[in-house]
Amino acid sequence: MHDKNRVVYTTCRYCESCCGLAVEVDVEANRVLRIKADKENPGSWRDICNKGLTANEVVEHPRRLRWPMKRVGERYVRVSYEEAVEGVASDLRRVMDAHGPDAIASYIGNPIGFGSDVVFSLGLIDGIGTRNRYSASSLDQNNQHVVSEALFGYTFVPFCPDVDGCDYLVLVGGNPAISRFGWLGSATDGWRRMLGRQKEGATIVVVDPRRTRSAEDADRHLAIEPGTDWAFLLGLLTVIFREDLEDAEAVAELPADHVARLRGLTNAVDLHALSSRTGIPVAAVEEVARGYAKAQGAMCLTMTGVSQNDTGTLGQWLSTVLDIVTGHFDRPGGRRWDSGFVNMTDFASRSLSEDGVSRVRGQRTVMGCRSVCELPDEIDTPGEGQVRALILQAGNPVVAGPNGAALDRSLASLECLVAIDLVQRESHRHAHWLIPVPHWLERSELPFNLANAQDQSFLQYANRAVEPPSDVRPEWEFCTDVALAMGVPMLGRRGFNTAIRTSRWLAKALGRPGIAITPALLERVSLTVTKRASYKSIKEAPHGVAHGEKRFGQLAEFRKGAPILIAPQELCRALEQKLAEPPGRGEAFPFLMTGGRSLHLMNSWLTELPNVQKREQENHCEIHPDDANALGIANGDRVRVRSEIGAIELSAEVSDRIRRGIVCIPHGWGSRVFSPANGADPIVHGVNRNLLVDHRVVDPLSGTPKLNSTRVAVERIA
Ligand SMILES: Nc1nc2c(c(=O)[nH]1)N[C@H]1C(S)=C(S)[C@@H](COP(=O)(O)OP(=O)(O)OC[C@H]3O[C@@H](n4cnc5c(=O)[nH]c(N)nc54)[C@H](O)[C@@H]3O)O[C@H]1N2
Ligand SMILES: Nc1nc2c(c(=O)[nH]1)N[C@H]1C(S)=C(S)[C@@H](COP(=O)(O)OP(=O)(O)OC[C@H]3O[C@@H](n4cnc5c(=O)[nH]c(N)nc54)[C@H](O)[C@@H]3O)O[C@H]1N2
Ligand code: SF4
Ligand SMILES: [Mo]
Repeated sequence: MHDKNRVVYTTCRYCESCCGLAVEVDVEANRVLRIKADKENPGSWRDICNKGLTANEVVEHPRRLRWPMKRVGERYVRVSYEEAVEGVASDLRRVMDAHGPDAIASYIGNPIGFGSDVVFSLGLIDGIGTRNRYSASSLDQNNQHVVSEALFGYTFVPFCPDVDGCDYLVLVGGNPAISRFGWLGSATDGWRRMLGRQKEGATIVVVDPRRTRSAEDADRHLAIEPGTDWAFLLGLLTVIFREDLEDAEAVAELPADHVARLRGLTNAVDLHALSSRTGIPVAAVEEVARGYAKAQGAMCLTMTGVSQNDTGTLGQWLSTVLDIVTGHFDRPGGRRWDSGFVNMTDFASRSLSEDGVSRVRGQRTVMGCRSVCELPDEIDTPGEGQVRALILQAGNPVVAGPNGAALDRSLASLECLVAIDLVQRESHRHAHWLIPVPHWLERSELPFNLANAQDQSFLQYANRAVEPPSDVRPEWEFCTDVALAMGVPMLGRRGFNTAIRTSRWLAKALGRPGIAITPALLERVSLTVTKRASYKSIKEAPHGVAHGEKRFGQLAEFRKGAPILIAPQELCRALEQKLAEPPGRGEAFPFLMTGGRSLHLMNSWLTELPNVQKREQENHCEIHPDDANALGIANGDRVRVRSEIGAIELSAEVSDRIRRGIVCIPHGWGSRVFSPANGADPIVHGVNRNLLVDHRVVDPLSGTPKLNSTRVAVERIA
């Protein structure tokens, strides 16, 4: 290596695997030359993916925001950082003074969840004091939070799959061969390790409407009707109770009235009726129930395929119930909870309080946030608390969320839209302010909030590899500066702004940047308080620090043995209601549309990158050969897919991976990327399939939209 080059060890921050990277940097040119897997990082290098290895393409994105911009008429003009802070603060202040704090909403997307920048984003929102907070969680994990709150009394309880001890895995609605188990509890390199277990005799059952990569690897694939996971899981529970396959000791620890309610529910079940809903034969349900219940280490893992339905909460609940009554929960080979380096379960439940029901729909909040499905109504409906301004940070809900057309119309009517992002995408089309941010390769941070969501507690200090463009400031700094300029108390605490100002002044005067209130200080203090590892030891370990032995039963310890309220009335009633609803699909829209992830995308970003375009240019509509024949559709034909609320056109991919009567269209595609600096035409690849998903149809318990089982019709375009 040339000596002006150096290697920076850091971690990828696209997904929870946090793979270790060795980034070769040309220091003088401040450029990433090459990204390789860090083979000295114990966990991740065997399973690293192309997204991490090509992350520099985002850093060097030709349309990247390189300085703050302000909308003037139809154009954007460059402004200084200071002008942006003052301008944003005064626009927000004006809205707040005229209409109150609820008139300002915030949406926080996925990518900001890795470091502690997010604390400062929330700090600004707390300062404003708005109840209109939205986040991407309402698109994926809210129903697990609802279940955790009801059963355990804590909202944020990530479970890690203990793949190394697992003898029987029932994987429902997940495709970890592609997604890397990256959902509310991950296992770095987990699918490869699980396949290792399989070679030693473990059984893998994948329940998925599509024969995915994970399904191909499995011992058994059960092609389920989308949106009926609750019925499949209820079937498993029924067999377990009827055949006395439960773990007597585990059940004895549960409140008797709850167990009686559960048994009451399963007593009434007709397995054949469930099977006609799910399309999975009774014999298969019985076989899986027996194998899973009798296995030493086992888990029933439900992921986004289950949660992104209007019955997602029921599905998440029943899978948790199954693990608990079979005695697999928080035991070797099952799903376990880890208090991690910093106990985020404790922290989140203290800091994110529930905030009543929403103004228009009367929907409850989850983890202090409203469902993004409600945002258009909250913007469009006049009255006190109507949303008139939005801070949109690290998200693209017009494409990632349902019915982007409705949201787009609403966003156009805002008095002030502040977009904080790397690039101007679809959701930022109507932005009044475009605020640039550093990419994670340009940020040093400690992703400690993920360390207790990994099956092997592991923490690595993520070093900055290159410097951000000169006009790009950290987003925590922007949020703090806006709060100071607006005169709203950061974190909603009076006096905190003075503490920030004083700490900044002292840091400068004493030449000790470490004492200013920054994410780094927060990370250091958190680790000092929890005493699980020293900040210094972590910072100095270039390839990360593994944290002790895996321990089981930590959740019971943390909850001090409080009983698990396994069968809450509200969930039991919702299940009974679901059972009473007749199955069926309707004539006008005879297909169900499901989705799934693309290996090379991260939700709705990355489509336009050269390395992605080299591999995958757009999304397709996957349809079974028999269905295609009946509709006169050949592979590659253009088709129109319609739902009750919209239509999209794309090309067909005829494939027997998908069941008859179902089409699969991956999400994340179809987000325009604008070029605000020079007004060049937007670029776009693929289509946004979420335009077909109704934002008014949600899981009533969690506010999650029905992203995975929308009724559609398909026709060939002449
Ligand atoms: N490559 C890549 N990896 C990612 C991401 C990414 O965008 N790209 N995103 C990350 C994020 S944010 C998350 S939350 C995780 C999610 O991780 P996963 O939940 O594993 O996500 P998917 O790979 O989409 O798998 C969902 C599966 O559910 C199936 N499915 C659809 N509808 C139904 C249904 O009704 N019932 C059942 N049983 N199955 C159904 C789909 O066919 C698909 O195979 O992945 C993370 N990892
Ligand atoms: N049909 C369907 N829809 C889905 C899903 C599905 O499975 N099926 N999955 C859902 C899931 S699981 C999720 S989590 C949501 C995601 O929903 P969102 O988080 O709203 O959307 P993303 O597509 O992840 O967009 C992230 C945005 O953050 C920007 N960004 C990247 N890094 C940074 C950063 O460091 N700071 C800032 N400020 N911005 C940054 C990117 O440029 C991009 O514009 O999508 C959901 N949508
Ligand atoms: S996106 Fe790929 S490289 Fe990055 S953490 Fe996830 S699996 Fe690892
Ligand atoms: Mo997600």
